[in-house]
Amino acid sequence: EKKQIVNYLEESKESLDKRMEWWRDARFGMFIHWGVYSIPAGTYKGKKIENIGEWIQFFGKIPVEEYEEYAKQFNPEKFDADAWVQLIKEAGMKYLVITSKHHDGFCLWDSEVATYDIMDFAPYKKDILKALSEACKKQGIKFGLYHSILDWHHQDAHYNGNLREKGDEKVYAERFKKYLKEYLKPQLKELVDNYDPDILWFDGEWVGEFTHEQGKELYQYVRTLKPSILINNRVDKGRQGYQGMNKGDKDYAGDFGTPEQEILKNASDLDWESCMTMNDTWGYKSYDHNWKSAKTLIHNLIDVTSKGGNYLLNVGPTSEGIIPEPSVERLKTMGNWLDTNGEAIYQTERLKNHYKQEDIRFTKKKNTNDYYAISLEKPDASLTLKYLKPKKDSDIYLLGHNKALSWKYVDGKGLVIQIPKAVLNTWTEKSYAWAFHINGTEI
Ligand code: H79
Repeated sequence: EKKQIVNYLEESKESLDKRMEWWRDARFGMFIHWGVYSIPAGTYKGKKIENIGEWIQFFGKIPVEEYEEYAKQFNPEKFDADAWVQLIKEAGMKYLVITSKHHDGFCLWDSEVATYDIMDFAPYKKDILKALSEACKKQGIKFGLYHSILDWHHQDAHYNGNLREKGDEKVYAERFKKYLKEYLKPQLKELVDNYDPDILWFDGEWVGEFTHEQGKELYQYVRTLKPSILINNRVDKGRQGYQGMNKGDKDYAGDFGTPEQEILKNASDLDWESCMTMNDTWGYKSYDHNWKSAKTLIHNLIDVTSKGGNYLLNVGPTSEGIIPEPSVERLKTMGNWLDTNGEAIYQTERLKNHYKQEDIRFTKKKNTNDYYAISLEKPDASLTLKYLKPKKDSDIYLLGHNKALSWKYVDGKGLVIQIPKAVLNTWTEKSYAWAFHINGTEI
């Protein structure tokens, strides 16, 4: 019997909505950049190498054979998959995306087509992806894989930047084709078959050898392996730099846009996810202490949500397998805020007309008339909202407080909510943001 061939590049809105549902509801996930670069941790030959830590091979101009010596030492004995996933849950995150392979080419699982992996090359000899995928299944966290299309280690994936010798572009293109067919695609099949990922998060698609045609083909290939999987837009060539959304000139493959280290300027109807670091590196750097405050991180999550996006927040574990304490502390603070205010974040959608008013961000519980006005700063005793009109005689609550607040609606001015002094006085530096629940309509 012939297998039916489905063109996954032409999908109905209904099918896409169904496939994206869990991800849209989730809003908040953890990115994990972990690999061999956590050993040099930003320092090469006694010199601090500038820029992001997982790029040390490139920016430090480290020869491949020398970088391999780090791989031979990769032995994260303190790695505890269950504890990491426990932390994800405590942070209020709903999914995880971890680097199965970053640009350096080192693989965190036992790849059949590679020897440059955790089993064959490193002393650790335990399958990191297996442990994490199982911990995620067990604890109800969705599991995603970041897989780099460019590869500084593979002889045929020949964009090696300043590590590469100049040569014939046509020869490189042919070799890259071979790499896609004989290495990258078999790896993706291994990953989907063995770890059942919910997301494939590609990167490094910007190398010259990789084409739009190959991107579409790769998307089709991965969806054929697992039709329900979600794939970011870096599977193809549409991304417009760090802003992350696709150009409008072609039908680019990919399910969501990927702003990097920034948040979209405005709300969007398209699916998107901002990936961001807590300090200034993705992969661990021992001397990067430039941590964003918990307040900034919480405000980012709220801002992203109000604009209809997801927030993929990064941690860079050490070579021992420890998530740095400043990250843990911030994640727990975020989880704590979400325990009270998650109602205004999860399963919400953006408002049709306005995502904000000054220091206030709006969200709406999907398929309901429940709106949330989230104040990023301490409000005044009287809070005026221009764009929400409550249902007659309905109650307005501040999440975490169980007393209804008095309000009136003034035509031409808006909704005026009174916040009693006793309530206002409970605002502290560690409130971070207050969410008001309003049942009504949007203006
Ligand atoms: O995985 C993280 C980063 O390692 C990866 N994406 C996130 C999620 C990434 N960051 N930046 N880039 C990929 C592209 C970097 C491009 C540049 Fe360059 C590096 C610009 C300047 C240095 C190489 C050399 C490309 C242009 C010149």
